[in-house]
Amino acid sequence: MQKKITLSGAMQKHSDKQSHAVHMAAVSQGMSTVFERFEAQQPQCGTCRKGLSCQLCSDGPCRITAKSPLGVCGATGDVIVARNLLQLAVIGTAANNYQCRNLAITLKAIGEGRSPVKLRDTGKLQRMCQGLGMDASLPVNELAVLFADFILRELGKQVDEPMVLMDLFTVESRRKVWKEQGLYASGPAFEIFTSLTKCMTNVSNDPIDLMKSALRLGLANEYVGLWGITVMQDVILGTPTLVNAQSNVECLDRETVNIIANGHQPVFAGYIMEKAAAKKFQAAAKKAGAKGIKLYGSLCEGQQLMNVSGARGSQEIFGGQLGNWIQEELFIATGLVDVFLMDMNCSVPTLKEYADKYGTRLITTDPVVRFEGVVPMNFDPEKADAQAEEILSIAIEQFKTRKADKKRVINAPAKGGKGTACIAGYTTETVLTMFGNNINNYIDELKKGNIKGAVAVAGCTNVRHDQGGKSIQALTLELIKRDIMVIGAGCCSSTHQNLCMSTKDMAKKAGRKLRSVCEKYDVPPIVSYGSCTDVGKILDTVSALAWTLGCDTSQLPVAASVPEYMEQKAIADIFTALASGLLTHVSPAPMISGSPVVTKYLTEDLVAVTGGRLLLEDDPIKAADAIEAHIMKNRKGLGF
Ligand code: XCC
Repeated sequence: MQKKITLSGAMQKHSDKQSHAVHMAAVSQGMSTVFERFEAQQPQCGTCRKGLSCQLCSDGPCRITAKSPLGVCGATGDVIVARNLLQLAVIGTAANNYQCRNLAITLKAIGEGRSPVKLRDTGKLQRMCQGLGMDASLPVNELAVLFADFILRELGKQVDEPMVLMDLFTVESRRKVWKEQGLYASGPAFEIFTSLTKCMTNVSNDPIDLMKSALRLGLANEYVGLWGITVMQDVILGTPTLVNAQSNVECLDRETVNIIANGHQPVFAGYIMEKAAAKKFQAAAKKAGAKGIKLYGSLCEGQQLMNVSGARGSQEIFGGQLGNWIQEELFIATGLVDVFLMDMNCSVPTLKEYADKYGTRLITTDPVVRFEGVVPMNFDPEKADAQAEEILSIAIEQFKTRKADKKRVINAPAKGGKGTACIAGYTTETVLTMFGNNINNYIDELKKGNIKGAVAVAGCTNVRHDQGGKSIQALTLELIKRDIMVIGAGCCSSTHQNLCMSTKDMAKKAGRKLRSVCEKYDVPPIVSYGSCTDVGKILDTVSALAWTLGCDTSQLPVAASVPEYMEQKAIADIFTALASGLLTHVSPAPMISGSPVVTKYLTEDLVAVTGGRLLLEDDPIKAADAIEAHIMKNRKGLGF
């Protein structure tokens, strides 16, 4: 039986006041959020927490203890831990490459003239095609088809033959390491098949071999999946430009028709924004008694919509970025949401209960997202027009119901329609522009020590260890204080935005030297690259630095941090970072503590394999100490 849901004070708080207020209201109305459910799950199983349980075969479940050190089949705790972790990496790699495949299918439909969606950055498409050795002078529509076919081929490659993108877009020293260590990966289909087969009962009985498969997955995650996502999204949606925007639940406006786009695949929502601006829909919204129509971002998808909202001229329609995944139920609990679209993770199962209580219409727009009782409308690039129109019409009807319903529960935040100010739209291109279009300006500041180093603070938020954004906040502040620039992505960026940390004003909280750079180049100390899938772009920037400096990525004064790790795409990304030779801080620790072999391999021995290392540290200050020490060591190595 489910334990009674209670409120237990300090642990159950969002790190920002606005969310906390809606959270308290929802709980008082009988709803639960991730905080209460986390509490209800305590105590959690200590053996499982260490990764020492296996449920693969009918002789299980087996739990490894001092009394029973082997599973029924004979598997050791080390094998079980490694196999469990590899399965997470497989899921994450599959999900990122799934999204990449969807984009390739859409790009191909656009190129073949089968979709009304337009290409917004054809220059990028031409440059990428040229980089791949294609004839970039061909018409862009033909290039779109060629590029999409190339990606689809890479995704589905069945032979153990290196990925073309990994071959072309990495520094030579990296490729040498991967070749020497048996990590020179093939495409995602090949790596996923192989890894999943190794996870089967009694196949790979070597924990290190299983971890090497995870590192190969990390490369397949990046050199088709994330790379493909970031490039094709820029080509279709437009490359981000700097934009002043707003974030958090307070963005929600009582007086407008409100649509939320939640997930990771922003192409359809981008098209809906475009349609919403049309006179026909604006007039229909006004006739229904609304001031207009607004589409809000949620989670990573919102980050991307916000990043392109300036360049697309959709600031009127884009209502703001509402926040991170632990807030998503709260968006609906405001009672102000007419339609909630879901196209990927993270769409939590309880959304249906929230939607029913607070009068929201849920629509799933990708075949992988399913809820009992929710009618799906799978995005089809060929039917984009009709589908977008249908969603807008549903939203307007839903608004009418909202206005007419006198008994409706509204937990509207105090300053409706006005969120926390933030700057968005950073990417390799915009950062370069900030530094006078010359990467050497950035490198000079790095050499002088005005920028001591850079850390990608990316990934989810999480409620374990009283996190809920607090670790992201504490680590980020600690890093910038030490003159280390922070690049945010994913729900970490939402947390930064909600806590007023994505502003130029934050330079005042940075160390003296970093502050001088921020003021000189008019750049904030914390920049957001967008979605968790934009980890691909961060690696792009890292590779560009290594290229320019003529060193390996593992030698750079940089690191990665996932301060509030939550799900499987993060695990795949962690292996991408480790394979790229980066110190990778993760908290809470993945479930590996039951295996001394796996723990030692990832936290110590890996330095001799890829140059990367997993840093497990729950205290953000101690994590900053270790990251700074690593950066200082690498600075010394480069003679900075
Ligand atoms: Fe989900 Fe991306 Fe994680 Fe946020 S960062 S909790 S995956 S939404 Ni991707």
